[in-house]
Amino acid sequence: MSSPAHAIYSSTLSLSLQGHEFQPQYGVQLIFNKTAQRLLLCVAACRQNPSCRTFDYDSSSHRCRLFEADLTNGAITVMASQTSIVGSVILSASLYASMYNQSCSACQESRYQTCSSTTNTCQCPGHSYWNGSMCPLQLFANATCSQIDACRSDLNLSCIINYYGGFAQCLTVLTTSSTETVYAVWNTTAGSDSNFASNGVDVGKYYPGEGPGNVCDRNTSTKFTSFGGCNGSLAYSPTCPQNTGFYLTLQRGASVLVAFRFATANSFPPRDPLMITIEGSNSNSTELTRGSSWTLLYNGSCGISTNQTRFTYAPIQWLPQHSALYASYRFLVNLAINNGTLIPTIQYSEVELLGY
Ligand SMILES: [Ca+2]
Repeated sequence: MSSPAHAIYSSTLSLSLQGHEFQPQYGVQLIFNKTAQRLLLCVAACRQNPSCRTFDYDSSSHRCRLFEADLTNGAITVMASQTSIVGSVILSASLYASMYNQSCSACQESRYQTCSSTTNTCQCPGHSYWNGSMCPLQLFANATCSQIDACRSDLNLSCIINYYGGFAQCLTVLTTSSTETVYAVWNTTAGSDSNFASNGVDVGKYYPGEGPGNVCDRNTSTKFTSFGGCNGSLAYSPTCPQNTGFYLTLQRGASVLVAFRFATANSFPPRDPLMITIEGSNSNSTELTRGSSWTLLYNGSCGISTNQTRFTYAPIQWLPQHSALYASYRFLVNLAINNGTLIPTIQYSEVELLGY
């Protein structure tokens, strides 16, 4: 077992009874897996590694494992063998109170806080956050969260706010910037086959330069503009651009869509979408054109309000149920916000898919 160069950090440990091992929730939380001749050497390895919150040691195999996990995202499990034992670093608010936000001399050689090079003050170490009294571990996808920085930011997770204005769940944006291929459709309703829209100014077209690739490019100054059944400049109607939308297959693979938000584009608010459907599918690319390949997941408001400010995101909308994994999602707008006024197109700048 190698010996870290830095000093041994002070900590208090709690040991389980013999016959237990630690089971982290995520494999990435295993940060060290080597052999140690004695339990005390495994204990020392944990003390010397500030990321270690839990370890287990098997005196038969001499396996020493360190985990960046605690009982909030892992479990002590009973083993048939009596040779394994689990140790946990005991944490309490008093360990943190004297150093948080103090100058770095307060946390020198402390395992509980690190010196921030930007503020030169003691802050929570990586993968943890300040909750007002301690530095608990940041949470993984789909965990319930209670403040903005409570989720693993290195995994692009954010604590998303729910309907009621409270923080709710660690989620990520499911699309990967601009690498997804987004297909534009028109004259399409939930459950029906997709009719592909193409570039142009006429029935079944999307405005040149304002195609479906603009929907998930994370840029509210680029938009998707659909004519649907309208023929461009000749005749506006209250309804002709309805039943337009898009579908895409996630580059990251099948994922659970939990919530979404639309963003407005530049031009007239009556052209904003109002009511939408969202469907999910795991069919392959050729089958995706069939309406029967899609499962309806959402039928309701897109979240945009009347005369919403241009280029801004609407409040996040949550799907009523969200547990199924789908590789592809289809969004269709079946009502614009126009309220009877004549419009030539439906337009929006972004649709952000949030999930895990
Ligand atoms: Ca855009």
